[in-house]
Amino acid sequence: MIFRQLFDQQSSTYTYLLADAQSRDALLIDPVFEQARRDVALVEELGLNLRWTLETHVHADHVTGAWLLRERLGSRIAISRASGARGADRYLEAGEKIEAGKRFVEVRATPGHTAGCLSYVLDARSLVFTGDALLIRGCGRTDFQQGDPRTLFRSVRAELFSLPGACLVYPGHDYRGLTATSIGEEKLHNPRLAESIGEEDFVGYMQHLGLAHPKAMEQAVPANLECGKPEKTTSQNPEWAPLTYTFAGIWEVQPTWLEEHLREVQVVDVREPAEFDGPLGHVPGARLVPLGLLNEKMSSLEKARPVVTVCRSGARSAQASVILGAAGFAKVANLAGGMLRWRAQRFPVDGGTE
Ligand SMILES: N[C@@H](CCC(=O)N[C@@H](CS)C(=O)NCC(=O)O)C(=O)O
Ligand SMILES: [Fe+2]
Repeated sequence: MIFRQLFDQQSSTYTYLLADAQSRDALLIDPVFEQARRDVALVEELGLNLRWTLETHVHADHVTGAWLLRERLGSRIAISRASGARGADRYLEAGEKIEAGKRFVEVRATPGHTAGCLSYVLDARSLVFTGDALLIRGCGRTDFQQGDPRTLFRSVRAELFSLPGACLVYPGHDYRGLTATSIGEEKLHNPRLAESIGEEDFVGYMQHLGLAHPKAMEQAVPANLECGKPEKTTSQNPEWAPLTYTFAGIWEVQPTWLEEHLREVQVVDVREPAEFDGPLGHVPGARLVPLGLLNEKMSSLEKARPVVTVCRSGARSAQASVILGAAGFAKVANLAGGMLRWRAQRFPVDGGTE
């Protein structure tokens, strides 16, 4: 099985990618709107077919990426029937199975943080994705979206603490940087829900959390009730070239495109002078600006014209593209594969040896 835990720093949200290594069919639990581009890149780089995005609940602190991913990858959207959301492809109830190749997750209803919260248990009961029903040494708040501490207490005890003690728990958030826990560990050490704690103690605890509402709540809840459909559908991809976005966060352009558009862009070669004039040669018309001098010399580049950065293999130039992007160059891309790929594909070179 392929399993990745992804993190959104802005909202401290975890997104989980699960895939059957043989069929390459994949599920993505709780994607985040702003991370859709990252998630598409990962799914494509790993050669996966994203079948479903699964929501654990209608989130109050971030907008889901489900709608964007359906547009870009053709995945379908699943969320609980009790969530009240519109626009999904499947409305889940307890006991259903969602399949990805030979693997599946089983749906458990774990309301209490919201009325429609679900947890997803992996086939062999080795992992459970609890959303905000059970967090690491904590749990989701119960003071909005039909939250109810008694309901949450009973959900956790009946639906989650009945799983094997060794079952790993992957939560919807962690605000301290912790990544996972286990059922056994939470039964012993959860300060709100450990087995030694009674329902009345829990209710008292939850009624006095005194938390401010999530900053994004007013925007997030209505958007999530529409499965993350944006108000305006604008293309998020740059339009000056057919760029691809890598999981590492780099915009790349292929050599074929560059060769056909050499006159329209500024090609910036960030290698050292000896390499620029060395055996690999350089792209015709390229300007030499070694990476170490980029900050000093970038004012000589035009911001309005696209910049393509180049180096030997594409690594240093990827860094250069990030530096230029951060300095306000809106149209920047890295030449995928650098001079090595450019030469391997027999594009014209100035200087260099055969
Ligand atoms: N400061 C955060 C608050 C996030 C928040 O309230 N998160 C909910 C989950 S949607 C929660 O239950 N938090 C539990 C806790 O903070 O103990 C924000 O503004 O987004
Ligand atoms: Fe939540």
